Amino acid sequence: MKRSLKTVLGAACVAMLFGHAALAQSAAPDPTAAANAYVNAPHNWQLWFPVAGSPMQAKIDWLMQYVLWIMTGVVVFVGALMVYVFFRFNAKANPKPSQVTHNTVIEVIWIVVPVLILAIVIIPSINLIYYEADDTNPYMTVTVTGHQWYWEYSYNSVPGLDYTSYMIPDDKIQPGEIRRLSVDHPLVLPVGEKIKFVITSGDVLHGFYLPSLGVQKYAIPGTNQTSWTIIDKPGTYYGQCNQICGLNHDAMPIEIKAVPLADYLAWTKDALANYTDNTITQPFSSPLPHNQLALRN
Ligand SMILES: [Cu+2]
Repeated sequence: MKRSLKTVLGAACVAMLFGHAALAQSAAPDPTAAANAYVNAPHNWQLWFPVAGSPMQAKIDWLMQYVLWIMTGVVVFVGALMVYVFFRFNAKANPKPSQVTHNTVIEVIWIVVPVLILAIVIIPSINLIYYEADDTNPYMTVTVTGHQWYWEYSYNSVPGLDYTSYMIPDDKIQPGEIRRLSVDHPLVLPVGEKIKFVITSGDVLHGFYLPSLGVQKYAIPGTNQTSWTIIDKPGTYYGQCNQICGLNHDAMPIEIKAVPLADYLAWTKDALANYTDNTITQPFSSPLPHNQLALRN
C-alpha cells in the first residue's frame, strides 16, 4: 500500500515536471530570452559591490568609494599622529612634559577641519537620499509582497497579473540556473524605464534587496514602502530577502529578467494567457523546511 502510494506520487511529480517543461517549450519564442545575454550574479571571492546595473547603484558605488577614501585619509592621519606621540612624548623620551594647556590656533583648526570633512561627506549623501526618494512619474509600478517564504509580484499596470516566485530547491537545479538564487518564476521588467516598487509583507518583516540595482527596503506588514530603479541593460539580476524572516529566510531569493520594452509587453500577454487563474502555480517548492521539501517531492 505504502509503495503504491509512493509510485502514484512519483508519477504525479513526473507528470507535473514534464507538463511544466512542455509549457515552457510551447511558449516559444521566449520573450525573456534577451535577459540570458548578461548575468549579474555574485561570484566566488568577490570584493566590493556587484557591478552596478542601474544609475542608483552607480551613485551608491561612487559615494561608497568617495567616503571610503576620505575615511582612509582620516584614519591614516590620526594613526600616524598617535604613533608619533607614543614615541616622541613618552616618559623616557620626554621626561619633562610641557605645561601648555591652550593653543587657540590649533583648537580652531581641529574644530574647522572636521566640520569641513563632514560637509564634503554630507552634501553628496543628502543629494543621493533625495535622488533615491524621488519615485515620481514611474513608467510602471510593481507591488512586491514578502511571504514566508516566497515573493509575490503584482503588476499594477497589468490587471490580473499577480504571481508567486519560489526558489528552485537544490535538487531541482538545471544547467544555467544558479543554486540558491534561481527561482521558478522571475520578476520580468523592461530596461530603460523607471520602475517603482511598492513593498509590503503578508506576514513578518522581510527585506527586498537588489544589490546590483540599488534597491533595499524592508517589507513591513500593514504598510507600504516604495523604491524605484531603472535597469541599464537586458540581463538577469539577483537579490535576496535580507531581513531575518524565519526558518527559510535563505530560501526566498529574487531573480529579475530585464528585457527590452517590446519583449516585456509580449511577456505580459504571454503570462496572462498561460497562468491559470492569473496566478502561476509552482510545482517545485513549498513554504516548508528543507527537510520536508525533500519528503514532499
Ligand atoms: Cu524574508
